[in-house]
Amino acid sequence: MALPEQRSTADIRREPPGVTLANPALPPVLVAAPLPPFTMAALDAVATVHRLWEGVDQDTMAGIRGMAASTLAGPVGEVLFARMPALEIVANFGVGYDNIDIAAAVARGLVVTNTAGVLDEEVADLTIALLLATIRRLPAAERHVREGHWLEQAFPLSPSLRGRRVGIVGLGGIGKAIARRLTGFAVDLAWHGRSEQPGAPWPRYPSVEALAAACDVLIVIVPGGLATRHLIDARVLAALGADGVLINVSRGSVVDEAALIEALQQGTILAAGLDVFEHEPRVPEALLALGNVVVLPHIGSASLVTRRAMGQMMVDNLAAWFATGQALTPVPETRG
Ligand code: NAP
Ligand code: 8YV
Repeated sequence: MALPEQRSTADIRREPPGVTLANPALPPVLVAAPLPPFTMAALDAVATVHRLWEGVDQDTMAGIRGMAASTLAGPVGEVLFARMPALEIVANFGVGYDNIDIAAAVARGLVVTNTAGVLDEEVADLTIALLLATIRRLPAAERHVREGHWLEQAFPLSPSLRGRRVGIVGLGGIGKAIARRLTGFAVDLAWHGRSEQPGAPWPRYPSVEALAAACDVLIVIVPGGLATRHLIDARVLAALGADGVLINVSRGSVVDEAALIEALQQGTILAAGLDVFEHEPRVPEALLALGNVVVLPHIGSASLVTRRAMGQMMVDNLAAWFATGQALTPVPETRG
């Protein structure tokens, strides 16, 4: 039996509708999909919470003033907004908000908030772990011990991070936290982004392809959405080259997954470490069949402490909005 803190969102979804200790005086907020129990409890303290997955009638939807969204639910856009004419704010549980149709939100004059800043260090830690796990083949090495093969032979020598040049695509909050860590790893760094980042001491390349050609590790940490769809395509992978390692912790949509599978199969690149997938949680069999890829289930920010901080920031945004008419961390498109 899971402790209350350890209940997954799937556990919560399976539970029968609970007795909600709702205070009708609090602003009505719709939650799109189950969030961690501590976040649901924090929300209950500031809002009258309505759970979409339990069914919410149209009369109630018409009065909803706030919404808690997340990538754990489906995309949020005009179809849902149209049912909530009183909606004022959409608070996202996550820094990336490509799950929200931002143009539709702007058209309706909604404020959209994210959890910028509170997860940078956690996601950067995970990125470094994934990078080392991929290059030094740690999952395979662990299986080697567990399956008793060490008794028969030593684990094969692995590729190395030594002597590599690492390129970061997207030097934002998380990209910078990754770069800070990598300065302690004695590797050369370079990056690509559309605009200059004041104070960034590493060379900036004018395109992803130019960066890939100059590096043998590419770490991708840009926002998802149409603007970055398949930014990492067959040409970029070819430029990265046969000794190249791709690490994707951004969104599955940013990498052309079919092109990546082909590049890994053909030896166009050496290996890939992936925390995100184009159609997650579905991961193509062809990818899973490969020995030169490390796959994780989108866990960049998934520690108890960081998910708690993300949930609290989401709740604080809703509470601040209802108390003062100002959100704490509105996304750039909806900043007044
Ligand atoms: P951020 O601070 O907004 O930084 C994003 C960076 O990407 C910016 O520096 C931006 O700079 C750059 N960028 C945007 N479009 C680009 C493009 N087309 N080409 C090159 N660079 C581009 O965001 P963040 O907090 O670092 O988060 C980045 C993303 O990571 C999120 O949006 C989310 O999708 C993903 N994420 C994943 C996990 C996980 O669990 N795996 C956790 C958190 C976040 P310019 O605008 O100047 O180009
Ligand atoms: C979360 C993320 O897994 O913040 C993001 O953009 O991808 C992750 O931190 C996700 O948002 C949970 O809903």
